[in-house]
Amino acid sequence: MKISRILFLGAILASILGPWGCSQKPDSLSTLQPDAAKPEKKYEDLIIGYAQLGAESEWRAANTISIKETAEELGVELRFLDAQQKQENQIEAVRKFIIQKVDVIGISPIVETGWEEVFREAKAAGIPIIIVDRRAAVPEDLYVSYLGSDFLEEGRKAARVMAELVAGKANIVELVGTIGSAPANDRYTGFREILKNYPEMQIIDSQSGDFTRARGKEVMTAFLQKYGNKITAVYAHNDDMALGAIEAIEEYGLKPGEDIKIVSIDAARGAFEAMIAGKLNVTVECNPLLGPQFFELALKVVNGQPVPKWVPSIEGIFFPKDASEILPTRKY
Ligand code: GZL
Repeated sequence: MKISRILFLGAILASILGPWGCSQKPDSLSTLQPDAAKPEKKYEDLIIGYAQLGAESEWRAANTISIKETAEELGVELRFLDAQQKQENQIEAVRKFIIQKVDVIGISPIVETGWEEVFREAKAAGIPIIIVDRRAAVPEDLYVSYLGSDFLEEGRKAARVMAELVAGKANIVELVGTIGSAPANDRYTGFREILKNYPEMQIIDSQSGDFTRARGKEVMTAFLQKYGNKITAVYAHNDDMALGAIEAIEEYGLKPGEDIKIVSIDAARGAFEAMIAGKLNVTVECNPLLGPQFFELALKVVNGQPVPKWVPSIEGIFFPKDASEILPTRKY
């Protein structure tokens, strides 16, 4: 089945289910019943299980560092498992944390679907789940809070800046993130929402590069072999795939950032370096430094304090003209 159909079905499912499998509002609060008899826990009392999805990108590496370094700083006992991009490994990790009776489980679900059973097991065991980064399409009673970005808005931002960059006229190839993941589904949808207003901006092909540089290069090479210089723009769902596309474009003999405009998402270090080199035109920020907010939420949850059902990340958009000045200030 064509990628675009899978993504389209995923986006339809996500839109029917709503952002988190229900009509979600950032300001709705969830509260575990506080136990007045128990003394309030401190960070050093916490045992946290974290099921990370993998190490596929600069973004993920920065996200993992943020979780681990923050746990260290706060004195939290962190049990961290890397699922190496396999959902079955993440599910197994959650089950391990349930057996270990950790205080809270944090998870960045690699894809949106397939979580209800194991989340129900955690709920039955009385262990709250905080979803971090990527969303899961589950009923909202199965997790206490979601900490992460508005991926739909990231896709809309990418389309708006691209429209300006190409003066409303482009043949676009799209490098899609991991199939079925919330960022891929929503960045796909958000971009198209805005593109509807620009009839002369056409997506001539769309293929998953799985958020990795190597796959991004492979897919872009195939696009260039198929369409050549008919391609005037690239929309990459993350910087790693954009950097792979830049390599492919140069090997093909064209100038990335000039002959082919490139808009990407994450705002990782590599993107700033590419913008300084004139090879990338825009990067839309997606903040991976979620460690402090995650542990703050976990402590509140354990102490029965109300937490928002969604804690959105704060993010900007970055352009080449500012890249040299900003790069030294970037933590990832
Ligand atoms: C987005 C995150 C995505 C990044 C990619 O929050 O899940 O996964 O955009 C990463 O770089 O692989």
